[in-house]
Amino acid sequence: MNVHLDEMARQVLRDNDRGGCTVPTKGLYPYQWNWDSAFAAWGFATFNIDRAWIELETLMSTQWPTGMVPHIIFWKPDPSYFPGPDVWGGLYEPASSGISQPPVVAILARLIHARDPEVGLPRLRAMWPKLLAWHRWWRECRCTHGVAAITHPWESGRDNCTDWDSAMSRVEVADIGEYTRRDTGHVDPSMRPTKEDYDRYLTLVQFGRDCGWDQEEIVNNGPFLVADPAMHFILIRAHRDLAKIGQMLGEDVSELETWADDLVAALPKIWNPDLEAYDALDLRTGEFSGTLGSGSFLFWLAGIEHEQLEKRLMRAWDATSYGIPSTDPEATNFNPRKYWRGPSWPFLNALIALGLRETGRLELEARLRKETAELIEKGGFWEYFDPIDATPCGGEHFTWTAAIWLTWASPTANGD
Ligand code: 2M8
Repeated sequence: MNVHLDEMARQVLRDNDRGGCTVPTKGLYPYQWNWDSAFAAWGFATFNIDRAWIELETLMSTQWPTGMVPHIIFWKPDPSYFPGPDVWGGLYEPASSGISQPPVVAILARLIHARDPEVGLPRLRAMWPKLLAWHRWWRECRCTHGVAAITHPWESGRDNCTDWDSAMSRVEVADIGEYTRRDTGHVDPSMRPTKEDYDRYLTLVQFGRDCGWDQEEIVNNGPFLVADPAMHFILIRAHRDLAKIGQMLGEDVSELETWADDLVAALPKIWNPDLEAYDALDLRTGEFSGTLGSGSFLFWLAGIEHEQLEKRLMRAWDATSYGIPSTDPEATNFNPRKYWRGPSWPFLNALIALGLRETGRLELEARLRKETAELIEKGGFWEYFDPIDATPCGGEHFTWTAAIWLTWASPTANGD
């Protein structure tokens, strides 16, 4: 059964391969997405190491001169997705969106390198200046308030999670005209974000496009600037992993170490004592979101220890049966099937598990792996799942779910 699933997972990656880059799934997401691609590369590394590096190289080749690596790259126009290249008005070729996504490339590139150092070393050497420039962009354009911030919910990758609710409710919808969504034609609309969410997503895109993606203007005057705990933890970890890569290459990594240390020192700013957790902080109003999202679970990945937080997180996890819920089941706005407002996401479970394993929490890691594997064994390679009854949700034949099956969840995988 599992050997069969391994082969099916490889087939998902092959089917979603568009030659040098992989789409998350056909129809719903027909382009290259930033962090999906990094997970795809990790998956390819289990059976085709060269193809794994090509995936990362293709992604990094789309870097803007500013250092930003876009969150969607529109290699070939496809009417099945909205908003497309015209709406975004990205500044460079290939056409792309104007925001980024969590920089997991350095984290996963290190794991891919470890699988075959001889092949990996020259590839990493060539990629190093680009990775460093991207990490510098995060430091200069998103850590202006000391904490890691996002300027659009899509930048977090956890699009409509409850973390952004209060900040989004303050975004005044601009004159964005009529538009037709495509996502709700591919999957059950009740699982997707609402029209009110989309009106605001498009308002934020319009602001960025109208100012020519001027980062100073977006950060100082844009309608949305929120500190994101998940981004904060991912950046700490990614800066440190890139520093390790740099050391291996004989580069000066002192800047990267300072960037990571500064983020660790800034952690008290996003600690919400009422929630007993790290929380999203609206940098315009100074208000916390007040709901626990899956972002806090990434603190292990950043190597942070916090007994009180750990107890709080275990309460949320224990309330479900299949992996980490994207919103606390005790929250009034928890919804087990609606996109980022409750469901369990296998790829995020895999990232959380990396932290659990490395901090020596082997039993928890085994539990998370077992629960995630059950989701895939019961339902297949879906985008995400109901964490209470394992119902498959969102898109099918999904790249990152197949990738983490091969690297971590399958009994034949070893998690590195
Ligand atoms: C989802 O986001 C896109 C926008 O970027 C969408 O809903 O149209 C998110 O789950 C995001 O994290 C993911 O990278 C993307 C593709 O899988 O889909």
